[in-house]
Amino acid sequence: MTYWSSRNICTDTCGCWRNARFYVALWLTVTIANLVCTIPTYALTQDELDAQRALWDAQSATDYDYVLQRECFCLDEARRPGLVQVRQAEIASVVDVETGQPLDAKIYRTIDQLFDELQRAIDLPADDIQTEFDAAIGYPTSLRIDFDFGIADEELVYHAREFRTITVAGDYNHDGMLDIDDLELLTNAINTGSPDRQFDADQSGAIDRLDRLYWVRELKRTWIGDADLNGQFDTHDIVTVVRTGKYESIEAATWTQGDWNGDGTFGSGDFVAAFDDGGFELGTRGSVVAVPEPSAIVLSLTGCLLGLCSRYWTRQQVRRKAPAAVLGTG
Ligand SMILES: [Ca+2]
Ligand SMILES: [Ca+2]
Ligand SMILES: [Ca+2]
Ligand SMILES: [Ca+2]
Repeated sequence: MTYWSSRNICTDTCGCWRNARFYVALWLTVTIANLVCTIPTYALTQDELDAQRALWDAQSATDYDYVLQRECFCLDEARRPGLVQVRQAEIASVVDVETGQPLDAKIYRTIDQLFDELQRAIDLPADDIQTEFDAAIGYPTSLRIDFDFGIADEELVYHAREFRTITVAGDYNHDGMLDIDDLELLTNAINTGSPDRQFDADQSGAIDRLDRLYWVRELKRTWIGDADLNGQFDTHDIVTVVRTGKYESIEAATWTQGDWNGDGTFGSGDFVAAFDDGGFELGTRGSVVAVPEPSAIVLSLTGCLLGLCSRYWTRQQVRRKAPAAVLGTG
């Protein structure tokens, strides 16, 4: 007979030995179980993560949309499928896929941040990391990180889908804007005979000056002559290019220096190109309903240009005479 006294002292030798074996076996079982639970069981290795991240990085995707949904024991708002709009590698907005309502962006991640979570899990190390990746793009379509088997409901689980890149036509440096840098890249591509098809802005099959014209008029939606690319062609643009002093010179000129027809210099052909486009003092291209007769624009622009040149010439004359006047010899 085996029994325990009120002070937990075994008073039967054989029974005590059997109990001792039982508790030793129990202790071993618990210990082994604990050991099993604390040994990380990676389904994802560092090499695998590196390979997938390299594939993702090769996409150079900074502007994209995708749907991300978190799985957790948490409020419903935190588990909504969100259309994550990433611009310049930052979350620009998150909206509910089903309702279109804005969601809390702090709950969501960019794809780079999902990779960061996986790297953090490996570094810790987490007890388990389960992942699936898109075979073509390399982004994680599913990740399940159990940081500690001994803690419930602390797992990090995301499901991602419907990735698509956002490309802005004509944004050759991929900064999300159409600006002078893009136009100069296009100009350089034309001048160097680049085979890069992205510069075939008008999809004609050739990369030439017509692509430059297309970029300005159809992609940037502004006028030939809009030297500062602020959307309007006005006297400020003309003053800007005249001040460069490159008119009719052999010096190379950029768009902002008056080379509007793309021949590399600033000359009368650039004003002809601007006259032909017909946007002088008309506001933005999108706001124009009816374009005035070209002759009126030519007259207006020519008058403006002559006026500017006249004032410029007058100022130069005054400056030349000023020293003589001061000396009393004029
Ligand atoms: Ca750009
Ligand atoms: Ca073309
Ligand atoms: Ca302008
Ligand atoms: Ca030119």
